[in-house]
Amino acid sequence: MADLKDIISRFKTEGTVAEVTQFGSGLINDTYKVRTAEAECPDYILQRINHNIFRDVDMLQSNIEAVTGHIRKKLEAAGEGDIGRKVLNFIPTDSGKTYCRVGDQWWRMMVFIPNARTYETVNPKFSYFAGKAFGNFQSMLADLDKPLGETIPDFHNMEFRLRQFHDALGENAAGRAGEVKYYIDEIEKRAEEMCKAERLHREGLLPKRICHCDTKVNNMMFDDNGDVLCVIDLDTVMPSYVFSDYGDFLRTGANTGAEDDRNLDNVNFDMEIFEAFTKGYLESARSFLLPVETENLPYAAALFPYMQCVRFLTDYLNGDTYYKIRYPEHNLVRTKAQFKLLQSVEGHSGQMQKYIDGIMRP
Ligand code: GN1
Ligand code: MG
Repeated sequence: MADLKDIISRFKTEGTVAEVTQFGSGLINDTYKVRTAEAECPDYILQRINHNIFRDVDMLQSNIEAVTGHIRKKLEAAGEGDIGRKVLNFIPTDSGKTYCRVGDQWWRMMVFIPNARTYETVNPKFSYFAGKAFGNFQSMLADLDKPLGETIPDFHNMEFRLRQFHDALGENAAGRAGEVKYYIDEIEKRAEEMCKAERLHREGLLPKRICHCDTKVNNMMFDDNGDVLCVIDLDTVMPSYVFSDYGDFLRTGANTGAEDDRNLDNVNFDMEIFEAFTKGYLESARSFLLPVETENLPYAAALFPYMQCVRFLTDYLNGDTYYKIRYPEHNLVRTKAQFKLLQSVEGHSGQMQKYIDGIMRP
């Protein structure tokens, strides 16, 4: 591990480093909190970018700079106060870049947002605010004129994820394919239906917009009142279908259990959270959404547990090369929990459709 203090010294931070501690629960990057000794200096977040996954760090940071710069301008124009807590603020290095390379590792720093926290679970009131926040995020970025790159090509392309799954099955690198036959069959049964978004896009009916693409509930900062301050973890901000942000929030926020719950009885789709989030999301996004987008929101709610189930099982078949795991069968446990969630979502599809129709009716 590189010397963290040496890395921090390359960025134009204020104050002296008092303490560096591990921070957060992300599955991809390594994150640290840097506490400074002086009360008047901010604390910071230091992050090692997972370069195996984000191959083009230049593109990654240039996307993030474009997005945060655009949002900052909008907030200023709207006369918002407390902007330092409403959009991430990256610290430049001496050469003016927002990242630096040390050996074969890539690092960046941002100001730590004080008096704010993330949650692994949310109540309906917080979900409503979260829905509004993600709808707002998409709508603020709707007029960003700088084209963004795909930091992970085909990130939420279901056809691509299924190809990776089939490759993993064919290779059977970890010799695990035999034990997961039930899940393989369940995935195959739904494959065609789940690739609907790609078909609609090819037919020219479904646009790509700038989305966050990792709207896990813990990627949002709330203040003490439950108001959303800002959306964090911007690595995957890129053009995608609005389904990405809508579906991935519900996958985490409306799950009554954990993403990797061993007890499947804990895992169900919470309709109260669904309703609150959908109400908030449609309030801030309905002005730009097309009918094909709103009509397919229940599909989006199913697509993301399905996609995550496919991605976790693919990683299990490959011998756990992508996600951080805490024990050998962790990716299988995650697969099972996501599949249980999918079944619960499927059981609610009629009810979801009715609720959305009710809101959209003039
Ligand atoms: C990863 O970085 P983190 O933990 O917020 C993953 C998401 C998955 C999620 C599953 C770049 O997100 O796509 O949905 O884990 N991010 C990447 O928990 O693959
Ligand atoms: Mg995260």
